[in-house]
Amino acid sequence: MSIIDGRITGFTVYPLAFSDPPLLNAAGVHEPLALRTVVRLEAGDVVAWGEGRGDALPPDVVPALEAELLGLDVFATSRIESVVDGVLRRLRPDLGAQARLMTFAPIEVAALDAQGKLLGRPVSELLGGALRDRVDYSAYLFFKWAGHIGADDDEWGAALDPDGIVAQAERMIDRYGFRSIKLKAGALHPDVEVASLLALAEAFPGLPRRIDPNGAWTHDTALDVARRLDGVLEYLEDPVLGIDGMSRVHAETGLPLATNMCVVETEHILPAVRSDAVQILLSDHHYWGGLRRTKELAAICEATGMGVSMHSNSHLGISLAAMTHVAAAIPNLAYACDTHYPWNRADDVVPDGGIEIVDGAVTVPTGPGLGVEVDPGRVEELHERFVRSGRGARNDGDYMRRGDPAFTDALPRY
Ligand code: GKR
Ligand code: MG
Repeated sequence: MSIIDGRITGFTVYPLAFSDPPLLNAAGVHEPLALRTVVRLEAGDVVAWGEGRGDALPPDVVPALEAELLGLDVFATSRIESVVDGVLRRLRPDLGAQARLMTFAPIEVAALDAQGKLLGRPVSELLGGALRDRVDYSAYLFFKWAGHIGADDDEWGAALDPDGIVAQAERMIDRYGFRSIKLKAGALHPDVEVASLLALAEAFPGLPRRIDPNGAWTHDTALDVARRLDGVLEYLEDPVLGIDGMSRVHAETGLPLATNMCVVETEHILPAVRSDAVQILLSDHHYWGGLRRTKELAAICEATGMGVSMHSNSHLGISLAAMTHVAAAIPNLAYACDTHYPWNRADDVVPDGGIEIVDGAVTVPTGPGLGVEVDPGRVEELHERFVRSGRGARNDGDYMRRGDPAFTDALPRY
């Protein structure tokens, strides 16, 4: 019996920039370009891909990572993780454990893509097998400007009131068939945001709804919003900041609370469980160290009685494929996952039609690895765009201040 050669023979990191609409949130507004990092691995005769956050791979560590990853076996992801961890501890002692896991995450995804391609098996099978053929996502609605500063209106137009949000939802649901709704809040006065959610409830009575102000509300505002939205929410996401604050809101409202903000590291889990602060943990493999660790996180959620679903940031199709594989393999996933994909798909490195949201869900790819083709020319193009942009990090607050110099991103705001 011959053993498959999985030695890594190539490791390339591409910081990318791609178009993003002016979506409003508690931190400000999305800039014209969103940033992501794509990792390309070569192993045996395959090329594999992973996608991570824009700040996932600090450029100063890439040469050392390349030197130490070349020659490792893509099947040995624990070894790869410890090598990545070691390089970062040596070269970037300022980075904490979570930042090191964020660096490992896209490398792990690329390693799993490579494993799947070498074996002729989909990534979901490397995670224990898909328990569902399709993974549901929610329509992720945002208040937004009509267009970027100094640019024409975009195809979505403005959404700054209940009518605008309902029109956005109609368009998104019409196009992608979503069967659940998430409204990003924390951007406008809570009265407008509550009225928008109520308008969505009226327009789409059968669909579960959530609202997420990213901790922009005070305790009293959160209670008031919870009262006004009584009976129309599936869950309330990060109404206030911090585990203690969430615990108080849950105790006083009884509403299920979800978070991607107050439980973002392993050490947050126990205090959150003890104080019953979080009923649904929004996992994110880009933060939590990859797909296998996300499955482990889901098992912890199960053991501690928390529900589990999935958070997103602006992203491309490699991430959507990875999210879909891991979501398919998590037994206790009981909610539609978040995705920004409709906002960013026009610039995707996975060519049009490579991965689609139909009837609100993505069919779990069955081809080898992640099961999506990546266009290397497109990756180079978006990398050039990143280089030309001179951008380093996301800064929604500074961009908002170009339109509104008095804007402050200090929270809580209302
Ligand atoms: O894209 O503006 C955004 C979101 O607010 C994002 O930054 C959050 O991380 O989607 C996220 C969330 O659920 O909090
Ligand atoms: Mg959130």
